Order: sequence, then structure tokens, then C-alpha cells
Amino acid sequence: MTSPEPTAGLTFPPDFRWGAATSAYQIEGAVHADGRSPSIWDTYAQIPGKILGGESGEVACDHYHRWPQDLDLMAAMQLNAYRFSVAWPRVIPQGTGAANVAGLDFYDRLVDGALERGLEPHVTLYHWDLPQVLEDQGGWANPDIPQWFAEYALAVYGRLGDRVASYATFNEPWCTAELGYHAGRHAPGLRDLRTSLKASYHIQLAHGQAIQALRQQNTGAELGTVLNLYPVDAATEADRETAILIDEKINRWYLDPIFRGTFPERAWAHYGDAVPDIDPSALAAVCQPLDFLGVNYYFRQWVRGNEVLRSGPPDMALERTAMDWEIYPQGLHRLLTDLHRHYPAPKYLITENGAAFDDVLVGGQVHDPSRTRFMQSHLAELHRAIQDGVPVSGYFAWSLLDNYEWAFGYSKRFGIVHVDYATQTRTLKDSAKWYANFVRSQRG
Ligand code: IFM
Repeated sequence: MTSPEPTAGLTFPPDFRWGAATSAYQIEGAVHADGRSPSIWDTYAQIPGKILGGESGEVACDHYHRWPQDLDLMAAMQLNAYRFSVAWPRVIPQGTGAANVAGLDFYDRLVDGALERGLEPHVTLYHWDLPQVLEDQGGWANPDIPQWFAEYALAVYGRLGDRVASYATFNEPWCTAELGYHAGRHAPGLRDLRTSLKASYHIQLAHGQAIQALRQQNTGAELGTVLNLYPVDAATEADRETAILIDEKINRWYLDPIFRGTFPERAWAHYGDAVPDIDPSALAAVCQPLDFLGVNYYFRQWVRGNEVLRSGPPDMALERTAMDWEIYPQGLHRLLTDLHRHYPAPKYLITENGAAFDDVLVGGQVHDPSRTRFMQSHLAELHRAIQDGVPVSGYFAWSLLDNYEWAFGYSKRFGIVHVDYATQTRTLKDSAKWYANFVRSQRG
């Protein structure tokens, strides 16, 4: 006997947004087209040994040319929202100064194409592809970058305007600052804590300045940001204090400035003299009223000794994905109820949730029951959070397409749609078919 689907019988709010998400560098390809300049990922991907298989986003899913077909897929799945990011190197190739009309034209067409198909466009302004020319000037560690970012945000808004339903300033700033400038696992590949903390501070300031600049346009679009957030658990009683510190370093280092205009105390003290010089009034201005907080949820962090275990303690029998991440759907409910209590936002969007599995295409089909179960169990926990009063208004599956998974190249498949990279053929996986049916049943 098979157990019933966790989503059986659940009804989501009638105006709920059902979508899928992508990001520019991971799917667009066409890195030399129409005046785009190189991003830090184009540079980083060329460094031997940085990316599995030495792969880059040069072609990716060729979405730059195939976007009508990709939008058609979402429309066929009955989705009503699409989250994508805009590439700064396409819009302002020199990083600052003149906007590139051809680059903006692409996003203009994409937004209109989405609207024509009943898909609400949700734009992320920065999903990791900084123009290399700006990195050459220190990138996120340069104190001028908040101003540069606000100008870029206005250039995008000036063209796309209120046709876009929401603008998020950043996607997962922790990854930019920590993985990019400290752990050296993402572009630009630096390993320096001081620089990383400076970068995180400038990202915060950039968020605040961009929100202020966009608000002054009296936009009807909703304004917010997107964070990668995790429940943090101690593996043993002795790890509890460290778990609190890790929670501050990963989650609250971003939540506190955005919602309170401060940095969390323990983490601040822990970093000691590595913390940057802070202008308290500038930090306070990071805390701008937001219309939504985007939550990217994948797994929980376990703390044991001085280690943070993304896969959980190896001796624990946990279900894991192809990334070796623990499958922990209850974490979504925990996270949302905790956010609602401590960081109240008018609404939350699940801007990313999904999993990589070792999918295979056989006879034109991809049977991915693990992904379907993953979506069902997470949607059930999301529904429980809504029942418990958390105002969540949308869910975006990560990702629409198999795509470039950063340092893992194309080896990890997160899509609900399979991409054959040799032919660029798209095939709906079973999970996409399940999601389409579920969304159809919800939309009536
Ligand atoms: O592919 C990434 C995405 O770019 C940001 N959030 C997590 C995803 C899976 O690792």
C-alpha cells in the first residue's frame, strides 16, 4: 500500500502565486550577445579546478534565445508566476554609467512574454553575476558599490517599471559574501574574512539604498529581498551555544540589518576586529519597510563541535538529495513560524525550494518520484505554516530547468524540466507533471 500524498486534500489561498524560478547566469548563455560584458562567473569558470568539469555558463540552457519556449512550458503547466534575475553585465556593461539598450530589450521582451502568457514577472536584481569590471575595482568590498547598485536598480526599473510584480534586491547575499569572498568556493574566489564581512556590509547598504531609490519612484511593484535561511540544530547538548552563534552568522547577519538596522551581537563579538567600520546611521537605513521577504529553503544546518554539517551528522540515517543535503520538510514550517514571530514581514514568498537528484531521460520521460515527494512534503509543511497564520503568498520551484549549478557545473539537476544540453531539448519530468496537475486543481 502506498501512503497518501502529503498534499492530498490541501487547499491554498485562492490568490496564491504558483511559479518556478531561475537565474540569469545559470540559464541564459549568450554571454557575448548584444553588448553584455563578462561577469565574475565568466572569469571564475575559466580558472582551472574551480568548476567541476571546467564548465561555464557560456551556453547554459540558451534561454537568451529560447525564452519563448521556456515561457510556453510554464504556461502549459498552469503556473501564474515566473521568478528570474536580471544580469547587471547586460544592462550596464561597464558596471556604472550608460545603460545598454539591447540588454534591456531582452528583459523587456521577457516581461511582456511572461505577461502575455499569464505569468506574473518577479525580478531579482542581483543573482551573483557582478560585472567583472566592478570586481576589478574591489567588487562588493568597494565602498562605492551601494551607490552603483542603486543606479543599476533604477536603470532596470526605468525600463521594466510596474509591469513587474516584484523586485527583490539580492538573492542569497550570504553566498555572495561568504562563498565568494571568504570560503573561495564561488566567484570571485577570495579567502579573506575581513573582505567578506566588508562585502556583506556593502550588500546590506546596497539593499537599503536600492529600496529607497525604488520607493521614490512611487512604484506599484512590491519591493523586497531574498535570503537563504536554515533552521540550525545542535547535534549534542554541548553544541547548543555554537548553534546559536552559527544561526547568527548565517541567518541573522542578514535578517537583523534588514529588519532592525543592527548586526546580531554574538556574531559581531565573535568576529572581533575583523568587522568593518560601520556608520550607524547608514546601517540603520538598511532597515527599510519591505513588502515581502523571499525565503529560499533547502535544508537545515547541523552543528557539531566546530563543524557545520550541511548533510547532517554522517552517522545519522537521514534522507539526502544528490547534493547530499538532508531532506527536512518540517524545517520550512519551523523557519516560517520563527520568521513570522521575530522578523514580521507583510508577506513571505517561497522564492526557491527544490532538490537535485540523479535524473535520467529514458524514452522521452524522466521518472523522478523523489523530487515529486520532496515538493509534496514541503508544500504540505508550507500549508501548515499558512494555517498557523504565516502570510505566505507564493511558491517558486527551484528550478524551472536543469541548469548551471555554479561550482558543480551541469552535474546537478535541479529542474522540474529536464534539459538535454547537447540538443537543448526540454522534457517535463514527472515532478513537473505532478506540479502542473496540483496547480491546476488549486487554481480551479
Ligand atoms: O542553484 C542555486 C541558486 O542559484 C541559489 N539557491 C540555491 C540553488 C541550488 O543550489
